[in-house]
Parts: sequence; C-alpha cells; structure tokens
Amino acid sequence: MRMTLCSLLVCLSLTTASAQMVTAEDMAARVKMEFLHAWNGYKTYAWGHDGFKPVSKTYYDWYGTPFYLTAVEALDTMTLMGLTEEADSTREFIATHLSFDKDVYVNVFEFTIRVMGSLLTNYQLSRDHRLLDLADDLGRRMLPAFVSGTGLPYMEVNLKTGAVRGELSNPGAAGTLLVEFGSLTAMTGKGAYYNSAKIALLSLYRARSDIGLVGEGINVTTGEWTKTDSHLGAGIDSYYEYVLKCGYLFDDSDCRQMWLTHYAAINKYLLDSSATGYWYGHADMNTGKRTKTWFGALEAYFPACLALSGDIGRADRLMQSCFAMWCKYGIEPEEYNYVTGKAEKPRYYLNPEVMESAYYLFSATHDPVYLNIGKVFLDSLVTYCRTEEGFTELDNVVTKAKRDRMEPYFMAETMKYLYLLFAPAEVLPFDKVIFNTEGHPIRKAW
Ligand code: DMJ
Repeated sequence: MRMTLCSLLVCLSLTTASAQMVTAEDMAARVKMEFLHAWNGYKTYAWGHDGFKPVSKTYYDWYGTPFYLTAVEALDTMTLMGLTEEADSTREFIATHLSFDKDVYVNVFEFTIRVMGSLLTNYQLSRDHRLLDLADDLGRRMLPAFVSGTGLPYMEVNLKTGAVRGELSNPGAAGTLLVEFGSLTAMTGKGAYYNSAKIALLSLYRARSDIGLVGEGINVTTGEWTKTDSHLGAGIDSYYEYVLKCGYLFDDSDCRQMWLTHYAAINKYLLDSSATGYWYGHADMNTGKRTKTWFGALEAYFPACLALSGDIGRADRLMQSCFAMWCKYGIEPEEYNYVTGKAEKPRYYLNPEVMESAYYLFSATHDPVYLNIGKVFLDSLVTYCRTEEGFTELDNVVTKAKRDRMEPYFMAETMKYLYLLFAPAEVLPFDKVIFNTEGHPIRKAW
C-alpha cells in the first residue's frame, strides 16, 4: 500500500512506532479483551434481550419480544476467539430459548443476515443440529415473503401467520439473501430456499438500467424503480456483495456473469478518481450522471469485494481513501463528501466494513501496513466509543458525542474482523469460507 496522502502519513506516523512494538499476537489478545468487555456488559445488563444500551446500562428489543440478537450474533466470534465455555453455554441458551413461533412482523433481510446467517455458521462450527433446525424453521416462515408477483421479497413477514407487508424495498434488502438461503438448501436438501433467493437476485439484475446500474428503491409488486440514485452504500451495498460471493460459494455462473456486468458499470460510472483520492460516488442509474460526491462507512466494504474479485490494485487504492476518511476525524463518518472534505452524515454506528476490508487485504497480500491500520481502528474505538460497560455508537464523529446503543453486529463483525486480522491464519482458513454480509463465515463443505 502506498501512502500518498498527508493525513495518511500523519495518522500512520503516529501509529507505526507503537505498532512496531506490539505483535499481532498482542493485538489479537487486546481485541479479545475488548470483546469480553462488551460481552460482559451485555450479559450483566441486557441478557435475554436483543441489544445493549451501554450508557444507560439497560437493554432494547427490536420487536417487543426478544430474539436474543446480541447472543446470536456473538456466538461464532466467541468460538473463533477460543472462548469455548462461553460459546457452549450461549449456544445451549439459544438452542433451548430461541423461538420463531411469534406473531410479529420481522424484517426479512435483517433476520436472514443476522439470525439465519449466524445459525448456519454456528451449526457448521458445532454440528449442533438444533441450530440447523432453527434456521430451517426460520427459512420456512420467511418463504411467504417471496410471493409478490416479481419474486422480489416483501420487506416484512409475520413469522406466525406468513402475512407480508412493505412493498417499497431496495436491492440491499431484496438481493442479500442467497448466501444464507442457498446454504440452507445445501444443508437441508430443500430446493425452495435457493430458488426463491436466486429468483429475487435475477429479478433485480433484470431490472438494472441500460448502463448496468441499480437504483436505491424498488417496488416489489410492480418491479418499478422508486429511487434512481445509484451508489455502493446503504440500500444497495450488499446486493453487489452477494452477486460476487454467490458466484464463488455456489459456483453459480449466472452470478459470475452478473458480477462482471455490474463491476464494469460501477467502474465506469461510480468510480471517481478525483484530486482528493480514489473514490466511488453516486450517479443516476439511467444516465450515469454524477449526483453526489459522497462515500462513507458502509461503502467501505467495497475494498473487500475488490480484493475477493482479485482486483488488489483498486482494492488497495480505495482502502487508502477509506483510511484517509477515518483519519480525518479519528473515526469515520457515515457519509463523507470527498470533494468538500466534510462529513455529510457525521454519525458512526460502530460499523465494521472498514475492518472487514483491512482483513481481506491483509489476507490477500500479507502486507503489514494493514495490521498498522487495524491498530489505528482499535485504538480509535477504545478512545472514542468505549464506555464503562461496553462500546457505544457516536452521534457525531466531529464532536465525538456519544449515543446509547451497541448494535449486535459490533459483536458479529467489528470485533470479529479485527480479531481475525491479527489472529493466526489457522483460526479460520480465509480461502475456504465466504462471509455473509453480517460477518458469519460459511464453509463450502456441505
Ligand atoms: C451490517 O448489518 C451488515 O454488514 C449490513 O450488510 C450492512 N451493514 C451493517 C453494519 O454496518
């Protein structure tokens, strides 16, 4: 990685000296300790609930009734960290308490990536069949969501009745299901799962514009685009990620072709190699005309995709930009205007994407610069987001004003990717797994 920007040099010079004194082993141990800090806070104040509010030291549930999201999401991270007793007791709790027989509407995308994804990974890690049975039960209850006329799933499904709602969706929600639903088919032999998610993915692909881009809003009953802004961020991001990953995970030639089409369009219309660096901005999906010069925390997953696709050069250049964006305020904003240098959405929700990209790039290149970058990320999290009992989101990366929420993905992704970056490669053979978009690794060994 070439350090070309002043802020990178400043940021790195502050860290390189100290990074040289700490080994990757020390760093892995530090990440594990910080994970336990957050986990113990959750266990003390929010056990039996979805999420932890680390400032007020209480809990929250997404739907009034708990699905134990933090415990579900943290489980494979604990196993990978070697926290075996903690993982075993948590798995037992989940297997005996988690139930989907509830009269609530849940978000199909979120329950797929967070809950089904974790159940599948943890089934593979433990061979505890109860987890696969739970994933199968959840999948069966979510299948009615796909009956929309276009094959694109409704946003929400009632787990008990199968009733659906939410016609206004987006590619991220409708097209980020095949890693999990396809794996569920491979593990259970029930073809409906793969087919439903694949049809949804194909419907999105067919709805792409003439120049090969997708927008950020689509109606699942008509297939009409409701928002035509195109970018790599919220509402679109993991659609591209799953097109790429499903090509590898399932040897799916449709997905491989879809990735190539989108990859060319993304590099033609979204790539913005401006005076301030190498970025991917926004453009209208039909005309390709630039609409915004924004890039942010969620888009920071894209260096990982580029690295996975074999494009290390672009991955590395974009990672430099991500790191410059991080260094600007000492922590990254949700949306950053790379032309004006201002945070357009200054919040930081403990997002993991930039750590994920550092891990992919280190795994692909073994260049220690990514370890130094990872150390900066951890130091920033500890400096700005750590509370007495956990870690919290920031309302504003400029003022560092804190919110009162620790999202479960902090345990599934942010801490896991940092740990894997520093841990010995044997902890998880990188080339044998595909991570779902929530950081749950799925091994292609059905
Ligand atoms: C996670 O829930 C998933 O990674 C999702 O794909 C989008 N990003 C959030 C965390 O930032």
